[in-house]
Amino acid sequence: MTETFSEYVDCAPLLDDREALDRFYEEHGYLYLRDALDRELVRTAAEQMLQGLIALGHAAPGTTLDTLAIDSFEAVDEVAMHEYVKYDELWNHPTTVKLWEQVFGEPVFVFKSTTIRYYPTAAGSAEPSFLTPLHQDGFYIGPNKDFRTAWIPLLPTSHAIGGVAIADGSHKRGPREHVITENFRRFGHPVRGIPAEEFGADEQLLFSPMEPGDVLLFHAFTCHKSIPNVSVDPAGMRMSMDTRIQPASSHRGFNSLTPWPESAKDASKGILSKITGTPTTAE
Ligand SMILES: O=C(O)CCC(=O)C(=O)O
Repeated sequence: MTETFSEYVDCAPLLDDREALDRFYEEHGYLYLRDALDRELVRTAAEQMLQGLIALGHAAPGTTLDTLAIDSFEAVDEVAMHEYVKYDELWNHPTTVKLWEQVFGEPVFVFKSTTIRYYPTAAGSAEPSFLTPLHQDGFYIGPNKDFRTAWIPLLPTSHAIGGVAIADGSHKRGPREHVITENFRRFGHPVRGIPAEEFGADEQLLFSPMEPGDVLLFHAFTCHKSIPNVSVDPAGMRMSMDTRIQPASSHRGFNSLTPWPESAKDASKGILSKITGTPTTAE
């Protein structure tokens, strides 16, 4: 059964109105900013991701972003891919930082941990287990919960190509219970998600097609989940990345200070400790 979604509301017109921007964020737990990032910077990150996939042997030399298709996300060495995508240059570019500061209304710190996603179509097969179940990033990341997740597409997304769906206003209920979900796994470990019975029938999931240059920011307690890539005719790649941003003056926890490849190697700390169930001493 295909899920139906309402659309994200474009908050870019509110960027110069501090009060209206904060009111929307407090009410809805997200900000969708259309065409707010420098598209050239986003294109550069997309090209770097492509070059990584070519260099690691998952696409033929000469492949372009228009013709790219890989066989499997899981077959790609995710740690090695981080060498190719210079996301810190995008996240910390002066024009990008200006946008973050407009959003937060104060100086910010961009997390060192970024997740990069290059998902081929899974049309006709079971939902890939590496996708995320309904969850709150604040369950996994802390100790402070004043960060916001920033999610950007590197290529256009659509209902078929998938991306991230968020539950409008769901942050207002605060932290929720997360339980082990066998269908979703990361590094071989089952990942925790919010059980369906904990999610109100009246809670509205939002999803909109996005273009490179758009950004979706959401609250640490906003419930959200992956939407799979089931594109056919044409089958396209879902390429996106996400990090977290917090006020510069806030405490800096493990996930904020640790580049993704490092935390992936140490399952006892940070985000992986929650996934694996191993106690952490880092936060
Ligand atoms: O991009 C996705 O598929 C999921 C994103 C997500 O769960 C997150 O950014 O925390």
